[in-house]
Amino acid sequence: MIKKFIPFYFVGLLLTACGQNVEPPQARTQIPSEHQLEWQKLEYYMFVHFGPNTFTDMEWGHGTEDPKVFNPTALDCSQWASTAKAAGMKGIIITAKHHDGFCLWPSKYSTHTVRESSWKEGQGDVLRELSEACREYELKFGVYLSPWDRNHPDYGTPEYNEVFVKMLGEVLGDYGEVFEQWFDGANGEGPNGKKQVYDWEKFNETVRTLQPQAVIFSDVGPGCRWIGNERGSAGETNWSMLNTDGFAPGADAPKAKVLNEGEIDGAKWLPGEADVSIRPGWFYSESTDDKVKSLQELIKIYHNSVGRNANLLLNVPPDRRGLIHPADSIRLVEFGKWIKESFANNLLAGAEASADKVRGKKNGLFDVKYTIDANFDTYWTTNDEQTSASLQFDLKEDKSFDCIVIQEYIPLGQRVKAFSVEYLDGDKWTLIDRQTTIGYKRILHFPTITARKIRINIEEALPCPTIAEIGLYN
Ligand code: FUL
Repeated sequence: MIKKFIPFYFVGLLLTACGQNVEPPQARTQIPSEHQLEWQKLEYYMFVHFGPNTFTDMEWGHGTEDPKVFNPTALDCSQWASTAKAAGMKGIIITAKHHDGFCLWPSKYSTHTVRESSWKEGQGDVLRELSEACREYELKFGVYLSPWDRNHPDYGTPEYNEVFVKMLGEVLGDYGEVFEQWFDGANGEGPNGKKQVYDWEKFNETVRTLQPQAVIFSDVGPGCRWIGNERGSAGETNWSMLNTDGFAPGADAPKAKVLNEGEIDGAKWLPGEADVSIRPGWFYSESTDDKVKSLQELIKIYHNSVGRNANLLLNVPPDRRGLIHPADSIRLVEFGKWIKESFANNLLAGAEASADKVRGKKNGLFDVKYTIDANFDTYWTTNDEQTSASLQFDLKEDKSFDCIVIQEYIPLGQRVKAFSVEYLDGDKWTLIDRQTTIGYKRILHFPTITARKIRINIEEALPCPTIAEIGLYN
């Protein structure tokens, strides 16, 4: 009862003064659902573009290609899965149907599928093989299904929405658990020259019914949003909230900059996903064998996506044999090793931690030590009215570092609006970096510094900050 009449922070102060338990801060209005939180923790997974385009050297097939062109000679989804695993990825999303309409599974609702191809004399099913390989390698399985269909005779008529829903029923019903449904907003003309009016509500409803845990991707969600470019680069400021009223996937999406940065006052929790290909195109082409991104480029992409509060969807297109080409797999193994080694040794473990403000200080429930306990579920926070604070870490001896990772406790919402990092140089606190948002994860990378003490200043939060984890790495 009391909470109804007295501001929450006041109750907090009162309880602190009495040395009793203090309650956690109130969650913000926009918070992740349980599934969005699980999804965010995946951080990084593989995109696979595969289909007739692989064999015709095209990016957008016309839908008139002979299905017989699809004929991988040595398809091995276990090789994709083991490569993804070695790269440190947590799942694989495959183009079950791209704009050309070709279905990588023997759909009952199309005549342009693996069944009509030469592969395995029409007996094959790529979704079956990949979903099984994912289970074997403990990877999540996800599905890209393009509503734009340049082959289907019903495209451009209301019947096509029914066809698409039935296809969704097949891919979501027959292959086990799906962690993400990827909807491409592209809306071009079909074989009869007409465009389709997509029934997004029905599409989303179908996913929710068949795979309630699946996070639905499109430019505007409803589960996660496109980051606004295909370079794998989130905004330096990146809120996991967005206003979607009046917008739709595709041409009616918000401006790229808005998608890139999210919105501080966004009404929906809609975290960003950054997609990018390891090669210049989305589909395999022999002509790009020598254009696979360098390790340095992939590291930059990682910093600009995972390091800026977005998940990374890295496309790796299998070749005409149905295998990931060595040029890509060697790079991915290097990249996986870089990720593993870069964040293996938190120099803050065992540091002496202090903060100028702690919620219910005597009680210790929200102590600053929880930011270095390698447990996302415990966090440091301040009293409700305190919107700035400083955390200090004494490493007990000089150490060299070039990277700091900060994670907000997002189950209570995204709160930090401005923060800075400093180190003690002699007796002078010196700025390393000043930035805006943190979100689920923020990685700052800088030239190597050797110091014993660092300080993280939360300069502004809405309202009190909640910090789950901090890591310092070399
Ligand atoms: C775009 C498509 O048009 C591209 O071909 C690719 O699939 C990319 C991931 O999404 O909208």
